[in-house]
Amino acid sequence: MPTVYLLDYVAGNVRSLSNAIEKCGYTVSRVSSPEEVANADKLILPGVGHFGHCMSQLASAGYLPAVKAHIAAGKPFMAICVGIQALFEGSVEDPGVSGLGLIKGSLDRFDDKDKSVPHIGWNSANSGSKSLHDLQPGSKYYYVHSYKYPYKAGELEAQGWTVATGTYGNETFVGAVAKDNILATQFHPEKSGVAGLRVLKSFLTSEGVKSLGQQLTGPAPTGGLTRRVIACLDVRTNDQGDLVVTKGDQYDVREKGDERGVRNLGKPVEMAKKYYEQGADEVTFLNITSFRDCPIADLPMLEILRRTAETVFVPLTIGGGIRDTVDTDGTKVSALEIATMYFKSGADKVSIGSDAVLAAEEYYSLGRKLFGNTAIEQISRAYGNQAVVVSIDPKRVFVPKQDATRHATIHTAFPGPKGEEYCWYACTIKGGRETRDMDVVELVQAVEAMGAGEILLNCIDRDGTNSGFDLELINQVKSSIRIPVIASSGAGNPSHFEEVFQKTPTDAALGAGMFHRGEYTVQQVKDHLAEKGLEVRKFEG
Ligand code: 1PR
Repeated sequence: MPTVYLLDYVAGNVRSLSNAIEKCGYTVSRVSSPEEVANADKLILPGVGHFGHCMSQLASAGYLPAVKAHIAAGKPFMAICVGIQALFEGSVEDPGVSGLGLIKGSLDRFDDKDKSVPHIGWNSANSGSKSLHDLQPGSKYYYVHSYKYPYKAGELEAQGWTVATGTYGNETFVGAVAKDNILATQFHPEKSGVAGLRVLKSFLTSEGVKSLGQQLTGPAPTGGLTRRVIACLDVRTNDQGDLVVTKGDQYDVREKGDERGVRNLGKPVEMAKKYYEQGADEVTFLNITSFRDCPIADLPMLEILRRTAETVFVPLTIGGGIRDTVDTDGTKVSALEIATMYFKSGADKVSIGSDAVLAAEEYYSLGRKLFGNTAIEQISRAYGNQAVVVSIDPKRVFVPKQDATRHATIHTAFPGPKGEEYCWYACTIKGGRETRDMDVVELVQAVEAMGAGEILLNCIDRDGTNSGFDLELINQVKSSIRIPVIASSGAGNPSHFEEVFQKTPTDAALGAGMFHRGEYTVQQVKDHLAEKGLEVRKFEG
């Protein structure tokens, strides 16, 4: 098999990319010193973390001259995500740091006044009527970034680049560029399903170079960011010691009746693949009992992730137990080390639950100061804030009057048992077992300040009820922060997804039980959304 060389300059989350390259029929060789770059025919630069981190890692390890020489020699070179950003001269993300300068111009940040930032999800890469490495007008590609190069018609083209763009809100940005031996994508081809694999293949076979910039005929691309539908698998060990997908009713995952065994709904790897093939835009695993009595390096979840990442080419999130901890042999293991193990096994994001609540409590008790030592700060510094999700398990607390509590209340359309017209949402830890004196608004604002990139907003009252999402909760949280929110808990049929997208500004919606029980497929949800005029990504088999 031909070989492609991958610049693994931060020992980061390149497993998914390796899997995608292997899926295209190539062997991956990881470059771990500048000298090895000279041996590379095809070289890929994946981008991890932020612009300054990427450039400083490349510079300090001595890669910059080798990469420049590779490109100047006309050898195939591909850059992904922060990799495309590195081709520019600079970025407002790290103003003092220079990029490679192969493209004139500097990146800026998406405007978050009227939309969530980071831009996360499936969007177009519209190359107009020009051929660009098999980008297709009807396809969608997975983006996750806060910084972008704003597209100005004709500007990069005048520098000889063929350009594809995406549109987010009222901003049009550069989604991909190509010239001669260079291809760079802001989206992640390795996470963009079959559409992304096509782009990778075009680069690897050099087929795309031959047709680059040629005039295309065919339908004009339409649309922008699609409505993201996520399948979530709660995973835990059952009483026989096997890791199974389970699902609770308001977090109680045990069967009704005398035996009270853990509800077993199937095998995690098989179910993740099934949802990928039904068109899930992301798959989330929550290890709901995290790790108990097991050396961390042997976590069964790591194996599940590794196997899932071999066949599922959409983003994978893993949550449960991400906190500083002590291994079974007494060794201290930091949350960052645990996250790194997950990333190396194929995760794209990690999700932090209980630890985020405790960190937020400390943040407020210390007068809203940050010291860089929380799990959220450490992981987002190393891998970028888009890699850190905070999963929240709130519970409604009813109060008779708005000022009956110090917490952020809402006037609810669903009064409490004593007719209370107000409520607030209390944060819980340990899978809802312990309620804390912190409301969701306090929590999301604290974790946004720490560098979380997204909120997974569960709701214990709605979980497993099939009664629809808690729209009041989602609206309250969305109006408090700028980072994206995934609505979760309560989905029982496709119209609940329509409702949450129509009645709240949520960025994504997640379902679990209705998919696991086979009542509806992800495809049916998306078909329903499309019928109602909401744009979705179509699965390409
Ligand atoms: O606290 O960092 O170790 O993380 C533990 C993680 O496990 C948290 O993300 C927490 O939400 C999750 N978790 C803990 N216990 C449970 C439980 O169910 N007993 N599951 C649990 C949370 C909620 C959602 C569920 C939606 C949609 N599950 O994941 O998928 O409610 O369900 P539905 O569509 O069927 O209504 P840490």
